[in-house]
Amino acid sequence: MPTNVSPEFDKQRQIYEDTNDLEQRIVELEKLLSLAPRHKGAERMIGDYRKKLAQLRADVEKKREQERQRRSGASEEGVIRKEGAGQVCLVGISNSGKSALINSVTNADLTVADYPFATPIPTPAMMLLEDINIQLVEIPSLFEGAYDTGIGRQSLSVARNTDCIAIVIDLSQDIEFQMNTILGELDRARIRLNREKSAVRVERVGMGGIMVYGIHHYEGTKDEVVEFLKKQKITNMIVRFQKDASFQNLLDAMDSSVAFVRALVIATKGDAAGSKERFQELKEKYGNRFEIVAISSETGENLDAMRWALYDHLDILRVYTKIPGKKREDKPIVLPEGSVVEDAAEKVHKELFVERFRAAVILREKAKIKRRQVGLNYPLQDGDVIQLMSR
Ligand SMILES: Nc1nc2c(ncn2[C@@H]2O[C@H](COP(=O)(O)OP(=O)(O)O)[C@@H](O)[C@H]2O)c(=O)[nH]1
Ligand SMILES: [Mg+2]
Repeated sequence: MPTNVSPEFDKQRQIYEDTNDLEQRIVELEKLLSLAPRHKGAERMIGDYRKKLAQLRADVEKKREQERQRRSGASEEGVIRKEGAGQVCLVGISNSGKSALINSVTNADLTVADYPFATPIPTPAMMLLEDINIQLVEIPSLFEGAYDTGIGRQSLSVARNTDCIAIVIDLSQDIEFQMNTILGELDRARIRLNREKSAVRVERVGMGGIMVYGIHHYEGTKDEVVEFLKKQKITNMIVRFQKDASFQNLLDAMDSSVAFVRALVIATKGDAAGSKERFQELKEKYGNRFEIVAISSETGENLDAMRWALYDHLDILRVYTKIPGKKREDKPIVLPEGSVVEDAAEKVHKELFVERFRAAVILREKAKIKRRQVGLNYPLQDGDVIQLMSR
């Protein structure tokens, strides 16, 4: 034990050692580390405490995960445990080809049948895309009134919590009927598609009255917003309009029961009679709301384009770490689009790294400048190779 530690450190060490509660122990240990001496002789001790801290954090994470699992088993039946880099939920009416689609791009062997409800419960399967896995989930077919049934409600709760909804439209059946049925049930489940969640952000605050920012993005006036909020008996709130927003956007932002999910349309059975005409109709009527990809599970047509369209709609990016002089890692780190170097560093080395961060080198094969040294706030792009350098 090094003798030259401060009295504060000694005192804090006692507090830490006397604390039993797992989460509180983390707090006390963090405090202890912040008081630790910086000299060479203390390095071993600090290293040991850091290891201990990492261990405690892992324990807490494990405990939380167990709680989550217990809870989801009890109250959120039907929510499929997410695996892989992202989850896509397939929704469509009966016999639209959902199971056949999943079978054609995964190792799954779902029942493909021309009778309704061959897939009775939400069913996941893994799709490999280059170096990542994307989880596809088929939910039981929708019909008008599905939301009023137990299994329908359960299925729609999967769609609500997913990362992306693929609306499956059968090109051998009536388009309008399918779309109306699907969009109608999603709407009743309070799932909004492709709407920018961040167009409006509201924050309930304890004081300060009503503050409105970015009003030029809003279709109405500031007075209208304030008056509306007052009518709702809201006296303290920060409202930020970040993109063009309507009154409905404002309502949605205030209502946490509304889920916002990215969506696209996969048109199936591109080989069937009349499919070309129906695809045209689909594009004309819905092409401005959704990206639409036509496929055939039967012939395998366009399946690759579909995989990438699904990937694009997950809004994620892949970065690869590399040690100088070695090949880059094969497995990417998957991050949300818009992530910066710090997000990648945190994912690799956890929090300890960020303090010791010196610089990162980004290698971008396709870019004009193929190698650049950057800081923690540098935005990442899909495919970036990154070398993290610490002190
Ligand atoms: N012609 C053609 N038929 C398909 C295709 N995909 C599925 N089917 C047929 O459509 C019917 C329903 O398929 P299934 O995948 O079980 O639909 P689900 O109810 O949406 O899961 C079956 O008879 C399939 O053989 C396709 O790409 N082309
Ligand atoms: Mg099915």
